[in-house]
Amino acid sequence: TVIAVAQGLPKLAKKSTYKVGFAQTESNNPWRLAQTKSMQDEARRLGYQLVYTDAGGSAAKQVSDVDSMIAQRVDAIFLAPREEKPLAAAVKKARAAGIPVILLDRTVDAKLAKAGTDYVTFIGSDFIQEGRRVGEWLKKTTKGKATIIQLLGTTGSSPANDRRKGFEDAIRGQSGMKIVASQDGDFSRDKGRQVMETLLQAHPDVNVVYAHNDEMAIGAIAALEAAGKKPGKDVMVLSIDGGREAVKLVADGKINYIVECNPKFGPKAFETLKNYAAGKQIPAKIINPDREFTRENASRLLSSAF
Ligand code: GZL
Repeated sequence: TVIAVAQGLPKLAKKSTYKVGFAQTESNNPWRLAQTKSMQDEARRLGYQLVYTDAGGSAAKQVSDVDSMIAQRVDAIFLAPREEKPLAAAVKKARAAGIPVILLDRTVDAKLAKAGTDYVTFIGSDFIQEGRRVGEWLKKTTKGKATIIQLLGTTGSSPANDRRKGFEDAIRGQSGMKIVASQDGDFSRDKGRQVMETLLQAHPDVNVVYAHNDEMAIGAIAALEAAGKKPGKDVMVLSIDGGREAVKLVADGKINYIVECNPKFGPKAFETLKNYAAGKQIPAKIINPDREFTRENASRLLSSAF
């Protein structure tokens, strides 16, 4: 990771307490709720004031949420940019207003805003590697033979772009592994189910579903069972996140493999803020390690899933 010397970035004075913003994308799934709780718990533990906003799934509203934080003159902003391009504008507005931004979980288009120049750092998972790990596992497990439906996360979000890239890179050149359809399920359970129902009719020979998150994987399982298929057996189900409900489904054999994406950002986010205020050098990226869940370890790891 390139060390981003915070030259020219807005400074953060060393204080005993801060008023910080956290601009969340939406609260429609357990992953997002766990992320928000982790941030609120840590702010409370530190005695900091947290200005929390929920963009309700709208990138435009998330941009205006950041505007309101700037108007409130918060000391710093934690931002989980819903989509890579529109939220770059919010990052630049905060920087112009002299407020340091730390990106959590998702990132912005690197051509529009850069770590060390426009924002301090990105803290989150390596989504390309997450997608690649799913592809590698599938290649090994199916010996290179699979008819795949891919359920995509939110269009324009870095996890959706990169989980797709990592997966498709991993299986490229495998003539026996075919993605017959890739469609947006917006990281949502209900949309994942609806999309899977439609795609299952168009591709009855599918034998693998790769969902970019647990919610869409669980929606796909409902669609498979409604069609009389056995998820995890007739059709393999692969996912990313590793929430409790999904890890239980791995133990039950309905999901075959999950790469974890840990939502508990609080401690590392605020530690990075304090390090920045103390003038320490901050890496351009701070990558969270992701475990994996399989039939062998799911029961043992269940209690540590979010
Ligand atoms: C990933 C995060 C994604 C989760 C989804 O860091 O942005 O958004 O994988 C969530 O569950 O909706």
